[in-house]
Amino acid sequence: MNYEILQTEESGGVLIVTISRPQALNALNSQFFQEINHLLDSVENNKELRVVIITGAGKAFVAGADIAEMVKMDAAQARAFAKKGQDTFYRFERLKIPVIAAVNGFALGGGCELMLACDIRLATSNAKFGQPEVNLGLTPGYAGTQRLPRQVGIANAFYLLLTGDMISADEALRMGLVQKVIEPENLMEETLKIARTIASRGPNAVSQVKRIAREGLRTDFSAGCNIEVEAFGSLFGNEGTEGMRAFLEKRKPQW
Ligand code: CO8
Repeated sequence: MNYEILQTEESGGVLIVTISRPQALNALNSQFFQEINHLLDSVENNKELRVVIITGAGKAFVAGADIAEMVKMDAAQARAFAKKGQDTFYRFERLKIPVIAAVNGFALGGGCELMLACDIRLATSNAKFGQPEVNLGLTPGYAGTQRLPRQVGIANAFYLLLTGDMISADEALRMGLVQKVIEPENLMEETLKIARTIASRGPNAVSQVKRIAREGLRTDFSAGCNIEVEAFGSLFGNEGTEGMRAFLEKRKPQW
């Protein structure tokens, strides 16, 4: 498939995906969902990859779902478009490798929801965040009403969801919506540093941590602890044993 919107670059097990439709501030349209699902298929089948970074071209990360496309929809089409987005973003959570959002500018509506489905979120100091759907007389449709309260607490979530106002990167950091604020010129370098650190760790351990924590959020505490015990044991006799031996023998582990 030839991508019109997505640009990809891979090195050292890190895949950088750039959403590039800057004339519409990278607004998410049907073409985007076709391309990203195709790309996710290939990421799932690529055993060399360790981390995915997702970012935007120009002054926006993603300024939301494409309003020009949505305005023509009837209720059934809108529900189908929302479901497609939800299913797609859920695939990021289910990927075996971590996904880092490198938020380079506006992350609004569907863009904020895309970021919420990523595992780590870094932002430039000039990035802006918000769920402006109510300004348009809409609700979020890509699980923003579900992920936002789980990630920043119900009061912070309501502030964003009910006012539709944009907040700065520093406010997003304070809320825990992003983990780090970086000067724009250093965003990719800093993001790659974090991605390469993760890529250097035990790949099965990294993958299991993501799975256990995500599954744990969907279940109760003791069931989550049981999933952890199971995964912990599965690393013995292979990657975990090698990691511990390498530590004791003062050498680098051979994953
Ligand atoms: N959709 C389509 N086009 C967009 C969008 C968008 N979300 N955002 C910006 N654009 C376009 C503008 O229309 C403009 O196009 P043109 O040059 O042809 O007029 C171009 O991008 C540049 O934008 P601006 O001139 O507005 O740039 P500014 O720097 O002046 O403003 C803003 C930047 C503040 C980001 C402004 O563009 C804005 O407010 N954008 C809309 C943000 C928004 O409301 N996003 C939420 C959309 S709704 C949503 O995401 C719901 C998700 C769930 C969907 C469920 C499916 C049914």
